[in-house]
Amino acid sequence: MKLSAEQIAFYNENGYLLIENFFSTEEVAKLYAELPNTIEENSPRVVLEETGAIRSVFAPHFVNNTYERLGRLERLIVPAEQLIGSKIYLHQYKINTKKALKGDWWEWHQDFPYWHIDDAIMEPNLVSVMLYLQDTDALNGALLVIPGSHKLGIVKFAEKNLGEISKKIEHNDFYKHKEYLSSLGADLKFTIDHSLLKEQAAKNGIVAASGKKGAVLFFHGNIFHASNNNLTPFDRDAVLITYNSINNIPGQVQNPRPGFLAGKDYDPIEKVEKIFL
Ligand code: 6CS
Ligand code: FE
Repeated sequence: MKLSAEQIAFYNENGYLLIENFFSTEEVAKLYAELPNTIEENSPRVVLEETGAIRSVFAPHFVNNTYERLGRLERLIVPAEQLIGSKIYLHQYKINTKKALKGDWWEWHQDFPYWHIDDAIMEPNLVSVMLYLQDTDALNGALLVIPGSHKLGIVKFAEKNLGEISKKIEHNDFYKHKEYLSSLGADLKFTIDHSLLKEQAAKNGIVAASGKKGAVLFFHGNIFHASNNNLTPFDRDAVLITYNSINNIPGQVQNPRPGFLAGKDYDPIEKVEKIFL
């Protein structure tokens, strides 16, 4: 489904675009029913919270046909290509499960610094698409965004003691591939300088991207965003797919991240019309 000129203008100005009823409740129910089939015990693809709950399931398309087709769905690819302005490939795919009473926060951060520094992607010409598998609001951990903050490029990071972060990770055997956890866990290495955050929030406000199940949120790689932990008894499962321009593929990087974190297939996506055959 093509975005209108107004929708594209809203995205370019604000750095995000929320569209309700993008998927039907039947489609969402079928996707949700497939979720358990994307999880493998002790897989590096599955990141756990310190509470032991699942935080993220990366690369569900590696193991599940339904999610593989969702990642190539024309209804998502067409708008993503409009926002990026070229043919696209899939850079990252995950299901962020923010479980009832256990789902932890995501601190205020930008995504692009991780893809620029960890994956050597040069330009912020990536769009993330977030599909809500449950009704999502500020109470159960909706994404919080600061409109317009995507225009600032990569901003100053908050002061963090990276040694402290890695020590904390070492003591928690809740994830095998510890070396990636400072990019994936609840204690991120690249977060936003607090005085800059305050300035932007005071200027443009903070929007909670609330939406019913089936809603889709498109958001820019540089937008300031965060989400609270989930203190409600209602899960907040969401599918996140990040698409990158085929003209912006990663350069050389010292320790390339594995394919489940940084996609290695740079061919233009071959779209499919339907998720379910
Ligand atoms: O490292 C990454 O690729 C991931 N990290 C964060 C904080 N957000 C983007 C991405 O999922
Ligand atoms: Fe993020």
